[in-house]
Amino acid sequence: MKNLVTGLALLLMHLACYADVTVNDAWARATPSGAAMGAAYMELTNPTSQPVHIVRLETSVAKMSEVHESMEHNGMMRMKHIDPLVIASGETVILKPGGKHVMLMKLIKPLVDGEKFLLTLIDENAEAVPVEVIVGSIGQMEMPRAP
Ligand SMILES: [Cu+2]
Repeated sequence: MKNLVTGLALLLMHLACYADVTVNDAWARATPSGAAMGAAYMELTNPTSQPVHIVRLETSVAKMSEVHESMEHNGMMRMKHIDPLVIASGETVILKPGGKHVMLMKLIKPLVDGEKFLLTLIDENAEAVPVEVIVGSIGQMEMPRAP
């Protein structure tokens, strides 16, 4: 009986939670009006014993979004599409300016300093991780903090 109760509790817990990724410090830079692209940054932690693959991103602020990595190649900055984004068991992947980032492409509206938007990460099991992204200033280099 005790096992049954434990099993049920685990099942309910599983149903109640989203994909097993914890997201912290999600933020973006404000974009000038008319800009086609923006970027978002965050820290993704996988506390489970299995790797997590983020296969798709969805947001209402951009028609397309992908994970990219900025890298220097022969003195030129280039961006590589990372698909899927793999978060190994027990690891934290940091998306930050100059490194990995979420590229928001074909922006539907400018990102405005002080506003928030929702970005949803979807893993290989079609489980969703909703992320609230806070918009900082245009020159923001790290997570905007309340004064
Ligand atoms: Cu990019």
